[in-house]
Amino acid sequence: MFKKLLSIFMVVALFTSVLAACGNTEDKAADSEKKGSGKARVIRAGIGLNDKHPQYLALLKFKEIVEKETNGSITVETYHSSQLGDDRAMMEALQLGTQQMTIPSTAPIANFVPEFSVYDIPFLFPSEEVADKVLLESDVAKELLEKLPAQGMVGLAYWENGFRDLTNDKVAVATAADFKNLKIRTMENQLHLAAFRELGANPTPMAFAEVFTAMQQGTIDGQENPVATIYLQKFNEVQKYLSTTHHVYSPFVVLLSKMFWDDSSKEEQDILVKAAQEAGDYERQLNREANTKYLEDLKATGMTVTEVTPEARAEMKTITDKAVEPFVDKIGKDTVEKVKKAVEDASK
Ligand code: TK8
Repeated sequence: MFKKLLSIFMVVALFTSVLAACGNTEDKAADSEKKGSGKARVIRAGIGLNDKHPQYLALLKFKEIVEKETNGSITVETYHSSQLGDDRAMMEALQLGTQQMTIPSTAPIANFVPEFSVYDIPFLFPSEEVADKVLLESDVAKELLEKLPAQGMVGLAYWENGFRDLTNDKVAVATAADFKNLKIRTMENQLHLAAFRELGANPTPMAFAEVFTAMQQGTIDGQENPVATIYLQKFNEVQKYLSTTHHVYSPFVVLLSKMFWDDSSKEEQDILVKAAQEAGDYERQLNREANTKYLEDLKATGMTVTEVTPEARAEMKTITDKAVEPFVDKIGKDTVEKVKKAVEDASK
């Protein structure tokens, strides 16, 4: 009797689950018609900086918002310290669709969209407040992001790398003359190279992950990055001098593979943009706190910090302006003028 009941029960159970499975298949087919929804997808996001940097902390915030808002239909996997490659390699992977997200400085983006070199003009932004107004509110900053899809990438938002300062192991740089013959690593960017050459330095482009070792082995004398990076990457262990040159303000751009973007529903796209903006506000706040605190921490480790005077900066600007001139056509006269106007308006 028990056996008979059991077998009836099993037949019923089997029948029901077959029916349920059929229903599921139909649901799935219908779902995949609607873009993005139904199938769980993964964003592999990689950055060059390490897991202590505000950029990584904000990436975790982005992950949290996206996973919550999409109810887990999009998951974000995060990789730091160039685990997925350097900035250029990661952008190429976005174009191919083998990686979905990265957050480079605008300087290496200029190798894909030349107009982005407008942000490489030395001493363009006078302050973080002006940078915020231009990057977050101006039409031209938005127009630049709109040039990315033609290169297989979508710009979700501007974040902040910040004002770049010089470190080296040879001399306390206080004025333009002190740059003479210094071997300085720059990002892979033609305008940065030209500006340092104009200052009499001997610049060489290099991927970020190689910089520490190159300084340790003495193949270069120095590099330039915001204070948060200098401190968190422990550059002070291989560099004696830091000068607050603030020669360039580097924005970051949150880049998504266009393939992933096109595969997302409108609702998911809105969530991605909103999450990138929200995490960006958080990143700017953390980054500014970090830059202030870590400058003091660097002094405490014994690094010699030279405060560069406004006069010395003005002289550096006059010199590096000569490097900018030949780039104006490449960037686009129109873009240069619009950004300069936006800076002027924001400075009022
Ligand atoms: C990290 C870089 C870095 C940049 C550089 O991937 O290369 O010096 O400032 O932050 O984007």
